[in-house]
Amino acid sequence: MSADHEQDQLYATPRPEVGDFLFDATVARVFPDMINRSVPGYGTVIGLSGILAARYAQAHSTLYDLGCSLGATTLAMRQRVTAAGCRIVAVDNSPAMLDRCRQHIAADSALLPVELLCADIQQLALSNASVIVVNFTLQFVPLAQRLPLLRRLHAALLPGGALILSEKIAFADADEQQRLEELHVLFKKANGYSDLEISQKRTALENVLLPETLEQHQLRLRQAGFTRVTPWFQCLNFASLLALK
Ligand code: GEK
Repeated sequence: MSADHEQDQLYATPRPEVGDFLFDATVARVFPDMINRSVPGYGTVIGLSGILAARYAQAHSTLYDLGCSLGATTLAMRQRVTAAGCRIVAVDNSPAMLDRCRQHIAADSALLPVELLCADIQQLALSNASVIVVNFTLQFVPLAQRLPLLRRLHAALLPGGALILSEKIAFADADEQQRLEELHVLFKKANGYSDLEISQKRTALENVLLPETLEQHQLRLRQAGFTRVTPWFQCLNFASLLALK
C-alpha cells in the first residue's frame, strides 16, 4: 500500500447507527484502498479511460473528469493524451477528496494542464469538450437529475466528442440481480472485507448510491442526444459505456 493512503477499516467495528455515506476526510484517507477492494475491474476502467480519452481528444479542447475523487482518471488521461493544446478540468464537490487530488496531480510529472474545481456537477457550466468522463459518479446523482445532466454534457461536447460513463449496475431480472450481488459480496470478501464491513457499508450506501440497469443507461443516453452508445466493459455488477456525439 502506498504511503499516502491507509487501509479501509471504516466499517470494521459495529456502529450503533449507520448514517448515509459521505465523501469526507476519513473516506478520502482510505479511498484508493476502498475503491480497489470494492469495485471489480476498477483498475481496468481507469486505465482504459486514459486510452479512450487519447482516442477522442481533439486539439485545443477541454477534457472533463466529473467526480474526480483523488484524480485517478485525470492522471490516466493526462499520461495518455497527446492532442495539442488540451487541458483537463477535474471536478468534485468534496473538498477533502480534492485536497488529496491536488497532491496527486502535483506529484505527477506529465505536462497536460489540470484545473481542479470544487463544484456540484449538476450546476457546472461546461463547454468546448471533446471528452467527458463520469466514472462511478452519476450513480450518486438523484434519479430525476440524471437526464438533465446528460443533456448538458451532450450539449457541451464538440461533434465527434465522447462521453465515458462507468457505473454500478442493477439487473431487471430478480434472479440475475441476486446472483450478481452475491458474486460482488464474494469479491469483497476475497479482498479482505468482513461480513460486518460489507453489511454496514451496504446500509450507508442504500439511499445514496442508486444503480440502474444497463438498458436504462443506454436508453437515457439516447434520449440525451447520443447517437452511438456502446457498452465496452462489464465486470460483475459494474459496467462502462462509450457514448459518442
Ligand atoms: C475514480 N471517478 O477514481 N458533484 C461533484 N462530485 C460529486 C457529486 C456531485 N454532485 N456527487 C458525488 N461526487 C473516481 C471515483 S467516486 C465513486 C468517483 C465511489 C463525487 C464524490 O465526492 C466522490 O469523490 C465521487 O463523486 C464518486 O474513478 O466512491 O464509488
